[in-house]
Amino acid sequence: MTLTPATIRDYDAQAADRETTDTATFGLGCFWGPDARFGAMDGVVRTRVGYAGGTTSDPSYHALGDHTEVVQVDFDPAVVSYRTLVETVCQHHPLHTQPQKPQYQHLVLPSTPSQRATIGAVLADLGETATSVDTRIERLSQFYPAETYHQKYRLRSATAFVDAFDAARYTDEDFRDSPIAATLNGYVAGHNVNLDVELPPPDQHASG
Ligand code: MHO
Repeated sequence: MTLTPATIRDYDAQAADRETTDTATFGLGCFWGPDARFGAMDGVVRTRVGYAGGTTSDPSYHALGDHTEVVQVDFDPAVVSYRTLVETVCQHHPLHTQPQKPQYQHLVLPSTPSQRATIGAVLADLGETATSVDTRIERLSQFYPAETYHQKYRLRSATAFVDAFDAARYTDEDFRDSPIAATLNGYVAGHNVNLDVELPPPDQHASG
């Protein structure tokens, strides 16, 4: 199977729907990178990037206020647990180094008491607590989606793939919310993905 408009539509139609997924939100520096890393993971169904963690209203990339760049992932808990996602965060980001700029701070934003408890358990396994780490752990209040051009940023430079989404008549919103786009965004960034589609080597596409 190769990447065609039909493949795109079929894959997305078969993906877990929003009723069966849970949502996790993390700030891990420039959001392009974690959008790709999480998008590549099995069980991560949809991703989007945006702003959260601050107090100013309606942030945008050029008027961020005190907000932070974050990635939000919808995951299928039957395939990947919130715990695994939090462990991935802890593996790829130092817990004791915090960028000064709020824009790039490391932030874990639980949205339920159960997520909060899981974060505590992961930190305990590392010999840490919510107060021993510099990573901010704060209840998610509001997530503001980022501008279209930041969504699936790496995939946007892979012209042949983007053309296939255009041929499938995907709107900007469809592209942002597309499960196969989340996976391909990870693939283009060089992550291993589990996708039953023949793809050209990612380095033919990787740029930016
Ligand atoms: N301006 C930096 C980071 C962008 S990120 C969305 C760059 O071009 O790499 O903050």
